[in-house]
Amino acid sequence: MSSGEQTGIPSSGGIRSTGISRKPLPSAEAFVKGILAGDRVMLSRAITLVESARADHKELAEKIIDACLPHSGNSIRIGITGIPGVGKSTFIESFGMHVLSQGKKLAVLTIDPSSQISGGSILGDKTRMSELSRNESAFIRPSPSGDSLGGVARKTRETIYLCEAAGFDTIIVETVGVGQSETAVHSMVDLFLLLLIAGAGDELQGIKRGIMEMADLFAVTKADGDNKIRSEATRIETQSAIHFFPSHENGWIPKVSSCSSVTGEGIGGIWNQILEYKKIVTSNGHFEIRRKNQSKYWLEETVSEHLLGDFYSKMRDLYKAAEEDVVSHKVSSFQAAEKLLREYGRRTRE
Ligand SMILES: Nc1nc2c(ncn2[C@@H]2O[C@H](COP(=O)(O)OP(=O)(O)OP(=O)(O)O)[C@@H](O)[C@H]2O)c(=O)[nH]1
Ligand SMILES: [Mg+2]
Repeated sequence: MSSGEQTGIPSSGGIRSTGISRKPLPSAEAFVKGILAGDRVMLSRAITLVESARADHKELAEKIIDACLPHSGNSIRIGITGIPGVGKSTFIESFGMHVLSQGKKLAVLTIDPSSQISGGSILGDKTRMSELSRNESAFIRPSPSGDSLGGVARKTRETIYLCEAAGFDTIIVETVGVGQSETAVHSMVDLFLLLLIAGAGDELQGIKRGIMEMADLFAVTKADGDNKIRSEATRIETQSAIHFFPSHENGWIPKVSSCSSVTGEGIGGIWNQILEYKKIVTSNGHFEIRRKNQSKYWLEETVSEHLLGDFYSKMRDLYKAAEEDVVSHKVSSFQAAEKLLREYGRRTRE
């Protein structure tokens, strides 16, 4: 990756310090032409527009996305999660280099709404993904910071389209496995890989059962040196635990493996499992079904988020009072809600 692509620390408006707001912007057509030709600088600048809070940037970003959409989708989208320190960044470096050795082009996007200032983790990942980040066939983009999960998720989904249009056929979306962001990532990837550490029970892994159930693949990381035997035990334990999870409707039975990002052992096997997964769910139609359901999900999410935001911004004054009325039993919650919605309708028509 050429320097400058990863360096944009967002300013308060969410606009990265790439000078984009000062230089005259290229037209949507020029952006699209550059992206389709695989121009990484244009891709990077377009993502900055997607992340921007400015109305004119948003408008331009929408035009670019619309034009790129027909050229997107030809990829495998892989979600990767695991608790902090499990070895995600190191895994992505090692796995990513393997993916590139297979002639693929890889984009790595991260979702981390908890990082208000992403500068620290960018620097950390620059050293952990140093080989990958120098490779011309890889593109690494950290999540915009200072945004809501919904905001980050939408922007990441749009960024996926842009990366695919630029020719990246393998997309990794990385998230820290501690909270709600897994659900958001799950709803934008074709398969979900959960990284685990040897020896830690479910509770120590800090992973909610719901996240375990979402995973299509599991990998016990750091299976090297003294840790190898313990990793194998955890692999077997996890393998038997997933028998008790509800089966996946796409007919896929989740696989558990172990790997070392340091020795490279097991890394190629995980890529092969991903290829096998894609083959199976493509042939039984579930690859497309999942993507279609995701499109419907994001349509609904976006409408809901927009409506809720609009509702609360128009009704802030009355909402507080309604809350007080319902807790003091002056009116029922349903009555209060109906009254608020009637008034919202009136204010919206004004
Ligand atoms: N021995 C060994 N150590 C590893 C391996 N993978 C990662 N580590 C080490 O584990 C530590 C954490 O690895 P990271 O890749 O930073 O983990 P992460 O999940 O990205 O952590 P966060 O970004 O904080 O969520 C680092 O010190 C790595 O060097 C591995 O396969 N073998
Ligand atoms: Mg990391």
